[in-house]
Amino acid sequence: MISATIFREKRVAVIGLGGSGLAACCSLSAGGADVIAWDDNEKVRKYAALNGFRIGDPKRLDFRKLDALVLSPGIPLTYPKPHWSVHLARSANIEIIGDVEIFARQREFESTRSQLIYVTGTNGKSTTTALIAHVLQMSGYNIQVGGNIGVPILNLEPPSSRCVYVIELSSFNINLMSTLNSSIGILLNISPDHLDRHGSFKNYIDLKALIPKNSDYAIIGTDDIPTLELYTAEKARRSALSAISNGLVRQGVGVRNRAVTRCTHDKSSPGIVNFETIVDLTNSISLRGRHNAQNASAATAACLHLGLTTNQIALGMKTFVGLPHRMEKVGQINRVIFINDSKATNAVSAAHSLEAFHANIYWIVGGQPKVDGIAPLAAYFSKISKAYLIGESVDMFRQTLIGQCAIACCYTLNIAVRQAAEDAQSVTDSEAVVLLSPACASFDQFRNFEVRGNMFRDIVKSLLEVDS
Ligand code: UMA
Ligand code: ADP
Repeated sequence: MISATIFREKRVAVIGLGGSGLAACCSLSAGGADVIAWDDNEKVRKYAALNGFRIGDPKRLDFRKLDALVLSPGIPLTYPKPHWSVHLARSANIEIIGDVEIFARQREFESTRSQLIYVTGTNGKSTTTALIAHVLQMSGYNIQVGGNIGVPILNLEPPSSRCVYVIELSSFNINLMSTLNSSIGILLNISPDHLDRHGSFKNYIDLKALIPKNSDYAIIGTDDIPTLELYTAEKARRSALSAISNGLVRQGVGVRNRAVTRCTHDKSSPGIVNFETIVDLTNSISLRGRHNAQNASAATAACLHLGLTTNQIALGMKTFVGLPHRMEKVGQINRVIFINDSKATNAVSAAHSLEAFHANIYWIVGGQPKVDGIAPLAAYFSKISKAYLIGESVDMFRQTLIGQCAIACCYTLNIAVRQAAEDAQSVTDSEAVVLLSPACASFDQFRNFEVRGNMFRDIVKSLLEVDS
């Protein structure tokens, strides 16, 4: 755990006692702060109190006597409307920060020579974070991996000169940060997501852009318009940066014939680009698809900048087994494979999994929908054998899919998996896939996407047992 000594003898209120809030309480207390903890959910408060956390209702506090308000990333700062504590803090002129800000200040205060890599973007953050960590670990680095990937950042080991922090940042994390500098700042891609929390697409883009802009070395995607515009602007003002892409780039790391490739333009003949193959992904299972090529390019650019050899990077990529809930094969019955892509919580990420299969797709989709629903996926509807609708988006998605493919309104995951598994068995001459790629958040029916993915895995397991 990191002791936040920079808050020694300060009075801090921590609101939100999920994983990151509890870690913040421990870190601040260990550093010598006077910590008052609160959660709007009574059950969570009781649990925290039972575990020794000092619970106090901040509404009864004089906010002017506080030094900081620490909010969990899931608590709204501005949109759709500020949390009640935000109003109190603002009128008392108290700063509002998140757990990553505490980490960043403590790291600066300790002024170790630890390297800090921030990974952000709309999609691919966790995969890229885990991939970088894996490649570095294989090469003997002391790595610490955390942030939005699921490990609260303040639970990591304290900064030391030998360690490399690989930290996934969501837009919610960045919203609660002001100390933004890093050794390497990666921005993979940008498409509209979480706009209810950021007010507009422009606000969301501006937040994400802070990560590469404030880094010593920036790694920026070039496969969508917002990131390409940012890369072009950054290139005009600095040289410490690399473009990355799922295709080719002029200067940076891209992909050529499914191989991650370093691209450098020849200074003596500016029209010529030199290509150096780093690793061929053709046979990679965990990094299949164009989206993973983008993630692999970003991870490669980061590792090259840290000084790894191409052999070290290739070995790391080849031994990466991938993360659960991202295109994870969880079973097979005859010629039907079951793929858990529960982490596809928006249309752009679901597009990549739909793209990865050519036909016979039995698609389980739905949950708490994003603004555009599944309309952006229209190009894939002709490949769908049947869609199994679940969650609160059933009516909305039925309207979008009527006349496009066969539909079953299942409402629950359990019914959807069983019906899809039965229907898919009718395909006997080629491979079929039962694909959970919901294009929606999970919160209408599940605690989070992991619980949704685990339930999918368990249902498939029970089908496998019946089949054997
Ligand atoms: N709460 C309140 N008042 C509110 C809202 C919430 O008191 O108005 C309380 C809830 O009752 C709950 C706590 O706040 O007890 C939840 O806090 P949280 O949602 O911030 O959850 P944590 O457990 O601290 O998890 C957070 C991240 N959660 C979010 O950003 C929503 C986790 O990212 C992250 O892994 C974890 O910190 C460790 O760093 C999850 C996520 O869904 C995976 N992220 C989003 C995404 O990837 O799209 C951004
Ligand atoms: P994040 O942490 O940003 O949510 P993950 O690495 O967990 O991203 O991947 C979530 C889902 O997004 C995956 O299941 C996959 O379908 C899709 N995905 C992964 N990488 C990318 C990418 N670079 N671009 C678009 N979609 C991606």
